Amino acid sequence: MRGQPWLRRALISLPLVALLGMTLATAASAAEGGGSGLSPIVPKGNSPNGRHIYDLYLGISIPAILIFLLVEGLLLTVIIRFRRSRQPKDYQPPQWHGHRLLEIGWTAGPLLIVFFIGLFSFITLQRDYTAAASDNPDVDIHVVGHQYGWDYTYPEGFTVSSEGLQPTPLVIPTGKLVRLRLDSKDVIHGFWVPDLAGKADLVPGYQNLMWFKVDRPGEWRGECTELCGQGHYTMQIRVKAVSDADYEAFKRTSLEAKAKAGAPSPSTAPSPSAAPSPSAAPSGSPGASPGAGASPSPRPSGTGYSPTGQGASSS
Ligand SMILES: [Cu+2]
Repeated sequence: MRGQPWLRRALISLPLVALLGMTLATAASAAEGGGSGLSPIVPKGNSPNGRHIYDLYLGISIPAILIFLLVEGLLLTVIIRFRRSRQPKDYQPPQWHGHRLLEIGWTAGPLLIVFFIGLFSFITLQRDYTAAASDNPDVDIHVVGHQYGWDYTYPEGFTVSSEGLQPTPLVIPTGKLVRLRLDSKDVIHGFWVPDLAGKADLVPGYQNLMWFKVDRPGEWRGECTELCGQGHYTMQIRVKAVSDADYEAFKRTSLEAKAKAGAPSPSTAPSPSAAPSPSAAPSGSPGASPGAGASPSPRPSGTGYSPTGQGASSS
């Protein structure tokens, strides 16, 4: 290798090129997902609990990046400045084995860092996921996951069902504490809308709680985040925050639709979405959904894939 300085230079610059590539990929991915609410990298958080996760993420990431740069900088300095070809033959660097102060330092330092990461994470978890979800919510929605879709039952007694790649939105009012009680009919599912809040699992036989409080009208995307079967990828989520007046109108039309249907059927379609109706299959019976069988395509009929799905309906 001694006779090939270009090779050595290439090897030394490899980590820098990799770092640059990772940074660019991260930025591109954040920009791409940023509009749809499906960016898992630094989702901003439009609900206080989501914002606290964002703050925690920055509070951990920024010191971690600084430490990374410090360590890599020192490492590269040592590798380049004290390289073997610059040292006399049979050179031995100073030996530090058993240096008490150094060893205490590099044990206590990382321990403190990990302790503070754990402490801040625990405080955030206690504040946002244990306490607030059990407070008196303004709106209390029962969310039931099944293979492959969601049923949202509102306090007024109507249910909105969502299945397929063009999901029917979970409509919520702005400025109100919305609690979600999460249940599952079959296997474990995960409810995650990155731009609103952290994720929570839907576990059969055990009720989990989560909540949103969204200040402004808008629409955000999410997905089931537990690999729950062949049609897992079709378990898309849309959350639509609307003004008080629009929320009242939504409730009225949903109740009217339920009354028209005659029976308390869980497949009452709400008005605000209703675009290419996600598969008319009755929700509820896990056997009726795609998957389980040998069919290679679990895609519900009539729904073309659209990563954002926002062009479908905007009323
Ligand atoms: Cu699922």
